[in-house]
Amino acid sequence: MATAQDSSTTPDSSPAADYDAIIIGAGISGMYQLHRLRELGLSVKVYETASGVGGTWYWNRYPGCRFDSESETYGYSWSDEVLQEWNWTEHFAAQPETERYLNFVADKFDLRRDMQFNTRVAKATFDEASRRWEVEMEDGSTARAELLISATGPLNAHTMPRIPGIDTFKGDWAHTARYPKEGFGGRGNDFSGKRVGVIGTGATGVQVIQEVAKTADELTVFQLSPEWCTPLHNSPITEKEMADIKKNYTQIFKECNETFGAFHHMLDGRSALEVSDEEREAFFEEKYAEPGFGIWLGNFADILFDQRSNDLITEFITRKIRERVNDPQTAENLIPKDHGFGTRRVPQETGYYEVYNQDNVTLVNLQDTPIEEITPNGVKCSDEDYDLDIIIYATGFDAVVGSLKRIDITGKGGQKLADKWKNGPRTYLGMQSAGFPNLFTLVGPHNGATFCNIPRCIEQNVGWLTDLIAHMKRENIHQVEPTLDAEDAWTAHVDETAAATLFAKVDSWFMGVNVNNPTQKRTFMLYAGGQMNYKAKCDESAEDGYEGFVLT
Ligand code: NA7
Repeated sequence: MATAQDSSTTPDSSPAADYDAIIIGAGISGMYQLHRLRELGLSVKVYETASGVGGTWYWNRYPGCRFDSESETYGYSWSDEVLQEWNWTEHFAAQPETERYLNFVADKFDLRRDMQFNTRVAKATFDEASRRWEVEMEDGSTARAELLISATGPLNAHTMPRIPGIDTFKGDWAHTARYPKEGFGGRGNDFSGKRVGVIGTGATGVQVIQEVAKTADELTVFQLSPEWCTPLHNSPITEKEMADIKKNYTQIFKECNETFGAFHHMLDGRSALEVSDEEREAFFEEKYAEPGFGIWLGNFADILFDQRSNDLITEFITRKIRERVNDPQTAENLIPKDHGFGTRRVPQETGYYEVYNQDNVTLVNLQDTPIEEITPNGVKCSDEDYDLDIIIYATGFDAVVGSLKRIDITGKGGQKLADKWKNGPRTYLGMQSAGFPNLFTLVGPHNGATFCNIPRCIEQNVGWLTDLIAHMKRENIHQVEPTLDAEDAWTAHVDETAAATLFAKVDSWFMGVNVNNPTQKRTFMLYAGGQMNYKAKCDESAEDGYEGFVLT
């Protein structure tokens, strides 16, 4: 391997740019991976499509965007200085604060020095003779590296609906994942005087709808499928609370790392079926009143595995929706009929259901009256035309594999990654795919980090990979690739663990299902065995000399 001095200052446009490692993406994982590889003395370049750091928190600047992780559990744990200097202002921080946080970290560690922004990686080809990846950008420039690390994020390739006439709309429009920085017309989140339509009611749509409903003259929500939404119970963090958090970080991270999804919520080992009706009701009430994902990830564990237990929590949330929405027909439209609570990603809300009690908000149930086309003036449904000034598409992503498949990746023997994965991803530990040596997929498909309070598992992914790369340096190893046997066994294990849950029984982005992306095969994209189990399996492989990988 070369040393850092060899090439870290190579001009970006040089066709000869040659690095130890190229990282694609400057989000939470790309930033941390850069930091760790620099510590090893490697020359590293990060290519990023956006004009700044942040990944998800750069792109998703739509009204109301925030995470559902407790803020203090979301930040990096690896720098005491960052932990002690940074003050979160809300228990569940909004996008502008998280973007500021990631810029603070980038400044502190001078990360931008090795990053090239406004650059999309279009193509990556493994050269078997030199055992290096040849990387080509959209602008035609090239670079090479021994190691190629994708840090492209599981939810980055956004999908627009396939609705006739979509290009004819005369008003303003945006997908939530590409929302304009200053809002439409520079008006930020002020929609007064406007008629706004929102298409899509997943976790993103729910956040947008709550925010837009505050100011829009008219808000029309076009709903294909309702979700089971539960209260976030967000609030400001006081100075005293922040001081306590700073004292307790070690314990907080320890507790997170001992839970199923590394959230600060521990599943309850009891069955929902084994307690009395009164006890269960009181427990559900307690969870519903709790901030964050307690109702989902701190509930009786078997609500996610046993249909009978799931029916009980589903009935409870159904009652809540009916209580909160005044008009019974609107309430019925907001109650999912095709899946139980928690079997798809649970959107967390703040007054979401009450929005439908406002005079300025209309809910259109697309199951009854589908969209026929987008017209120059708005949305035409089967029963009515809705004139609009703005359309916001909250229509989701080509989840987990999309951001990798849109790069033209060619491995050994001319094999394309997109072809190999056409019937679903095949990986070992969600980190590598056979035939693609030295390509590592942080938070990739079938990786434990996908079903996780993501930064907690990103740190594991990056830490594990950095150890492997340090091992390569020490032992003069230049190529790492999983065996087909290891890949087959991991893929089977991913499918088996998913099949034991209720997630695999319903359609959602967990299963790669998105109506706008009909060619994607329905298959589990994440890892449902729990992040602790995942980490243990990664560690076992490393302790056995990277069992399942061929190192040459
Ligand atoms: P999701 O969860 O995939 O939601 C997308 C929503 O858009 C969902 O309600 C879809 O209905 C709806 N949709 C998609 N295409 C259409 C068309 N063509 N017409 C009408 N409605 C449509 O994406 P999100 O961005 O909300 O959330 C993704 C994750 O990001 C989230 O889980 C967080 O972890 C962060 P459908 O359900 O397909 O019937």
